[in-house]
Amino acid sequence: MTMRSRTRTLFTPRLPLVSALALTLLATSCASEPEVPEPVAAAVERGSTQSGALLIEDAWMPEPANPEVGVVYLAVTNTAATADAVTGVHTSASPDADLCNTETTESGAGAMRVVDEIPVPAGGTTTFVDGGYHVMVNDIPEPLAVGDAVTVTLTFASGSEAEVEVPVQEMTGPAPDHSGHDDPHGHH
Ligand SMILES: [Cu+2]
Repeated sequence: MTMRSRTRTLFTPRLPLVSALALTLLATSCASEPEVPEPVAAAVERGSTQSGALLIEDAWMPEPANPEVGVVYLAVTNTAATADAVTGVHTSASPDADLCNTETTESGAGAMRVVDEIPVPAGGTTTFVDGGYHVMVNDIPEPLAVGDAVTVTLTFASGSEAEVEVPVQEMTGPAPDHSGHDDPHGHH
């Protein structure tokens, strides 16, 4: 079919509307095809789940450098009108998991401390991150590698429970560097 004849069919009144639409869609999808970058797809492969008013997102475990100890990072959003708190954690990765916080000491060093609860304000999000709250997984019996997945179950003060599938991924993203964060304690 020549270019000329194809152009002419578009203007033929007998051409069904469906065909015209199909041509338009085809043109659109062809045009956008080269704009889908693969790295973006890989970056969004993190765990998420919803349980009532609670939303868990961006759940992942960096591949443990020490095979016996891992951490889980995620974000908890509480859409309820009342404050809640994470009060417990279980994981398929190990029978021994804790809620933990990295606190900055007066000398500026980070020290981890097991905590009883992690507050999630009403209408707010608490992010588990390097240098802050996280799930600590101890005594991992079977080494975990990139591509593995574990389940993590968080229990809340409200009685809610949320189970999320957590992929083990390469340690990426922000390096363990706290210089970019607000430091309410000043320099000393
Ligand atoms: Cu810890």
